[in-house]
Amino acid sequence: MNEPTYRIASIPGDGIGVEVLPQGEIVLRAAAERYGFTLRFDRFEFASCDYYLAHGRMLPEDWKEQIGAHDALFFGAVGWPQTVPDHVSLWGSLVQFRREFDQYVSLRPVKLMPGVDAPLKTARDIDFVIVRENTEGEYSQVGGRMFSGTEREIVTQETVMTRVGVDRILRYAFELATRRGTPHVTSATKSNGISITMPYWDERAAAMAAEHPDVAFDKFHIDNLAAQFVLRPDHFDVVVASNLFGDILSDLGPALSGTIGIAPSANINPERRFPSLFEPVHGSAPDIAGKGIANPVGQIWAASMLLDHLGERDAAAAVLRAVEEVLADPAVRTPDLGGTATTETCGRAIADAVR
Ligand code: GGG
Repeated sequence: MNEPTYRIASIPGDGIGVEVLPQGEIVLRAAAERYGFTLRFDRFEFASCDYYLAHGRMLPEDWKEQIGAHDALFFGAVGWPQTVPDHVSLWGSLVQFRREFDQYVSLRPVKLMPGVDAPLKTARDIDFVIVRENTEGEYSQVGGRMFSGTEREIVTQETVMTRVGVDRILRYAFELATRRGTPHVTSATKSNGISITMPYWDERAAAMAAEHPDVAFDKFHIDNLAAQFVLRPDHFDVVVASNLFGDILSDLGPALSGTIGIAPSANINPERRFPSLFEPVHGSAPDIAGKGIANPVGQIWAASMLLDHLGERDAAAAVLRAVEEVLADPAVRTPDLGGTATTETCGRAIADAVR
């Protein structure tokens, strides 16, 4: 029987994205060799600030044709505020991918890995998933600016929630909690202060909870939820949140479990009408870019999520096991985890562990 072949669009982007993405590719190749499938990588230089400086836009006109037929998108990081404002680079690239490919689920696991020191003593048993709504909410283009540069300046931006958008992310969270076998969903809200959209979110969450009586359900205002993450992170299983709240929580969660450098993210179109995108949670980190010391684990863990999405479950599990094994060894830790290893040393060690 022929080996399955998957086409992967590799998009390094900016800053440390360029350094960590190749380590993810090396590990993916090692997994493909060991588990008997073929990966064909096509590299794209767009969705980077260098591309913007050369072309005046983050993506070419035909970007959907160029990458839309791939089985998955493997992304590094975007942003180089020294040359391109962050809102231009983010909206011109990642936000376009998420919306046009209807990747409405952003899945961000948070787990305390063996051997990784958590900064707080409350962080004993962290293993939860943040399910972030990824296509609407606070990330909207509804709004505007009037009377720019004058005393009368007015700036607005509306949150957009649709019934379809809210229900589908909540349903995904409840179904994921059921699959994880520890069924508990926590919803992030702020309905005391944001008095129209957030009560609507709460209303839909309560309706979804009523449809899933076997799943324990609670909700917290986002300010209290942030505090609860710090005080008792072991309380959480699946945390569902709007676009902005989910983005904030998914930096806080990994920070509690050691470093944002190890955190992965999957931007999923569950219906598989479009390719899904896998990336580290971290951004381009200009402060350490070019030094060869970025932690590649977030990218490599994202590679494991990519394999899982392709249905290569054994390979996905092997990559995650290799990550755990290597993180437990202080000799191959990068500086964010207190070690002295380079990006390449750490990546190579994980690829070797997969083989
Ligand atoms: N690899 C993730 C990345 O490049 N993130 C840049 C960023 O600013 N992201 C904000 C967001 O995900 O909404």
